[in-house]
Amino acid sequence: MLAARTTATRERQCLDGLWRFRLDADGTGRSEGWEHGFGGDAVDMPVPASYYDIVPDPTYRDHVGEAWYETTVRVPRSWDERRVVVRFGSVTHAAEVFVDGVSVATHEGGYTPFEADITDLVTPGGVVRVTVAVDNTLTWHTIPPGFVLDTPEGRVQKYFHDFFNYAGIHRSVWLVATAPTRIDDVTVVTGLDGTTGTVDYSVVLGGPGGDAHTVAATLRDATGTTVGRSDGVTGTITVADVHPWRPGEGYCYDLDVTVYDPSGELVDDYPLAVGVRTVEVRGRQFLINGEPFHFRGFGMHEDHPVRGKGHDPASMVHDFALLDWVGANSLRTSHYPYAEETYDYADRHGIVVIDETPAVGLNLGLSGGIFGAQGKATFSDDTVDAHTREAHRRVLAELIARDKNHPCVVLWSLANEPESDTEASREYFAPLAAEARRLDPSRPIGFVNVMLAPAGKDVITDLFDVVMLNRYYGWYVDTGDLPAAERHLEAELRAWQDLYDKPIIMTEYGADTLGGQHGILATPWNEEYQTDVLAMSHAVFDRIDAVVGEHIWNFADFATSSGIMRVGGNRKGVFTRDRQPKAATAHLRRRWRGLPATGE
Ligand code: GCB
Repeated sequence: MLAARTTATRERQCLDGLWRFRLDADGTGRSEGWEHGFGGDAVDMPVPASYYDIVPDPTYRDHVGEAWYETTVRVPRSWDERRVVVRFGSVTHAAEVFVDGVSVATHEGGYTPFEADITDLVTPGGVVRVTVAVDNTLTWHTIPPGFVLDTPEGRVQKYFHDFFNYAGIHRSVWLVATAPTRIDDVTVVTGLDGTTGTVDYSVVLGGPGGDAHTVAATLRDATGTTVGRSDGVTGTITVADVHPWRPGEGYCYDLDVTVYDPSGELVDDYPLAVGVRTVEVRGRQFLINGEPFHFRGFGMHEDHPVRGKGHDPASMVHDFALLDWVGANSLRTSHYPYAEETYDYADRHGIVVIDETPAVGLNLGLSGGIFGAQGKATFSDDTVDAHTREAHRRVLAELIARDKNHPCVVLWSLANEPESDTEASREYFAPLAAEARRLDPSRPIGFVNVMLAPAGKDVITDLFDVVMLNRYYGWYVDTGDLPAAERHLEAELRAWQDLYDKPIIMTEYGADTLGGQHGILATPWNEEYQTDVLAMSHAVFDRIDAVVGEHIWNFADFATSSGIMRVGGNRKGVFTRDRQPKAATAHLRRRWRGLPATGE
């Protein structure tokens, strides 16, 4: 799905700001017709933001079910004879959108965009009310899954992943105006042959009379000079002496797609940033532009005080600045697709991205005991079933549709720590892996393996191109015993290396660390111990040929549900939640940037 952009032919209007908001605590919003207005009890709620932490009231934090947002917008008078859509970057986890009380869209999946054509409901110059019913409920049929427990005190949401179930309108909302006949989609795949680059593109037109329109694509370099052009809805542009996109240098061309009506008038144009690069897995190597790439960085979260998972450009740029400060060249969008702006930034700055679906918590062996679903099988008619897999397929398709053109994205991660050691898991994942390859043959695919399914026990890794491992030697196992942790980590990595001729990316390792907790001796929870766990892990990785990546868990501390394993959230960040560095950052700056580390 194309992002909302202002171009020579497209206009947009932002709906971000304060909306009216009401929790539907009794589930009466629909029967009372709140889509027509919900009156007196509303509070102001910022968009984009999660709604939980805005108001200091546990009913917000503990709410399960629908919450309603409402705003009004004046449609520009100039939008006469334009097609108007309302576009949401993400609403978590499900949404129904109404315009002046008329339902225009429903969407399930909390981390991908959706839009609705509202042309027939708006009048240029007029005002409309936009209402959104937001449902934060997780069920066995949602991705991520969960279930609701009915207790004497009320409904309680249970889920199997380790981050807080923030919900709300998390990303920007736009009205977008285009011509009725317009570009609905553009797909770009790039190639490199020596110093020559290729840009294959294909355009999907929507609306009336598309066949009578003509399409052209013009490629400009970063100075604005035209370097190639092609006519037609599909084509290839060849670029001599190409300037490739590469890690650390996000060089992008601009592909300007233009559509002309039969009289030769320009009716739509859409510019797309194009990084010319290739990605390939060959043997144990992960190659970008034919050169071995070593991932250095983090699994991250969209997580901030007060606004939760709401996108904010200041925090985004700050987080990228800290990634640079510490020497990271890449990140994983654990455990869901991030805001589209994040990928735009990564494209332009040469940050490599492992792009993950929201499929996290498909593993009751791991989390059932902790999160209250003990004794149930992960894959069964009562738990994760064919409906869940269809939801998984849908979010995978929406992720690829949204992010396929970003040069920063080099690998699709289909799931985090699913059950992967049973025949049922293979039946579940084989069609999804095939679907990912069908939807995007140009990128490798992987899934993130859990400690319970080591080499030899896991039965799905052969379906994927890379091995991605989350391992907590020195923390959940061998706690406080780094010599044993080192021995066990090395033995396990050698086992994976011997079993598969595939690159291994360490997608998680680390230790919970309370910022400010120190000790003469390195002991679990203190900053010295986190540094030592990372240093031990890095020494092992350096001895294993197949390890091509190290992503620490986590970039920063983040909010989780309550539990005796968490102290005000998950503390495995090398930065605190408010982005202050822990001592381990000195080790990282030395390892990743070769800088002298003060204080070591
Ligand atoms: C994991 C999960 C991640 C958790 C982490 C932890 O394996 O992938 O979501 O937060 O462990 O800290 O336990």
